[in-house]
Amino acid sequence: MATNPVPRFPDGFLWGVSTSAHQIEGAAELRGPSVWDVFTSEPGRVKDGSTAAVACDHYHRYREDVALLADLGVDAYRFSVSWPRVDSPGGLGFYDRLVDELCAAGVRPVPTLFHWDLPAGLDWLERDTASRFAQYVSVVADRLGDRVGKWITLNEPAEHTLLGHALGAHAPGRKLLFDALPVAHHQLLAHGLAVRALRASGAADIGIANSHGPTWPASDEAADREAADFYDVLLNRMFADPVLTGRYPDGIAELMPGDVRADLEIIAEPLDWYGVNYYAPTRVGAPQGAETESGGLTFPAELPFSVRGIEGRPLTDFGWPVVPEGLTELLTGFRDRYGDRLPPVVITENGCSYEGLDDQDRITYLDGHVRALHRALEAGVDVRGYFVWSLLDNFEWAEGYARRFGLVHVDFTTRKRTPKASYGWFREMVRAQR
Ligand code: GBH
Repeated sequence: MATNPVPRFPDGFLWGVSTSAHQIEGAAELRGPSVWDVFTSEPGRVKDGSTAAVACDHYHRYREDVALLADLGVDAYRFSVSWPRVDSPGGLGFYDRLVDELCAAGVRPVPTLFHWDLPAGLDWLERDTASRFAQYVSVVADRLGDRVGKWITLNEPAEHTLLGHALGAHAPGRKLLFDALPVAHHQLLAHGLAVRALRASGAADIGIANSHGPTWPASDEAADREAADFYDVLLNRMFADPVLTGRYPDGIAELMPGDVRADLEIIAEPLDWYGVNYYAPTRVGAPQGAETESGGLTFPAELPFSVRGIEGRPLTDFGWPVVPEGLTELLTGFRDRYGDRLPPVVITENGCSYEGLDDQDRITYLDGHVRALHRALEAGVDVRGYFVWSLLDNFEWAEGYARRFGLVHVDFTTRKRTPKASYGWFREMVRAQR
């Protein structure tokens, strides 16, 4: 147990936890199917062959989960709205009840409008999906806007493009490599259109949750630095630059479908804050003529880079290295790169997978990252919040139920919730900040 108290964060700093709809809700029969339902029904897609049909059964147990949030003492709860559920006969009923329950418990609702569960039949390769998204966003904003202040448009369009459409490890399971780039552009366009739709409904506190991490060249050799730079463009700059500066990194706009200049104006709609999901840096080098493995992913040999392991670091159960100072490096790097164009930052996800109820490793991970975040503050980065991924153990996508990211343990036979040691640590940490 970390005994040395973490440094004080500014008054008003937002402490929270995150989840997503497909990973926790269950009640699959009370919504339309999403691309993830289709994907998990195909053999061999999810490691343990599981689906999210029931998951944590949060749909029926949300009161118990809100009570856990209230007891945890967090300011805010980041969840996602399931587009296929909103499109079903139940409509927004569930989110109406959830938001009321959160407000009654004094926990601020922070909905993400898309966290990968696209309605089956829609496709991010189609440009029209962006306008369909904006229409759905208007419906949600009109219904929940009187109680929801803070909004997130998309979760990690980079990972959804890479995992879902380029490498095929996630739904919809396509292996298009660079032909997946339109998926990135259409999501970014959807983001911009959603910001406009939210503003039109009176929303005033809008951000995005982008996945970012420092890219470390495998060596000082030019070929490794060049490969790492390209990886950095694909996973970091391709998603931050258009949103924050209205431009794609050099060479990228040409690879996108059609003339994207008018779209970039929409994509760069000003944001009130910028959300960062941080897990670990990635070490990248020149191609090695063979496929490479990292963090449970396989990168084909024909890519112009190869992903290498980071050595000399503890690894989480997922095999991801624990590198807290990567968060400080990432945020100071963002401040240097984007300057005044970077709005206040919120860490919208940070966490790790470990087994067990007495999860000292998770406490060490979170403690280290909260301190690293404080160092970014001291270095002058305007950081306004920190959300742990995740409140509950949940359906970890292609890994099924084998990876446990929760502060609260879930028994997937009985659905019983049991707070872990890290839940107690986070509660005390947040309380000490008051
Ligand atoms: C997030 O994605 C998702 O938003 C969330 O739904 C999910 O449950 C959660 O994270 C946990 O996976 O280079 O080996 O260190 C995170 C996407 C992809 C981030 C792989 C870290 C690099 C691992 N991640 N990545 S490694």
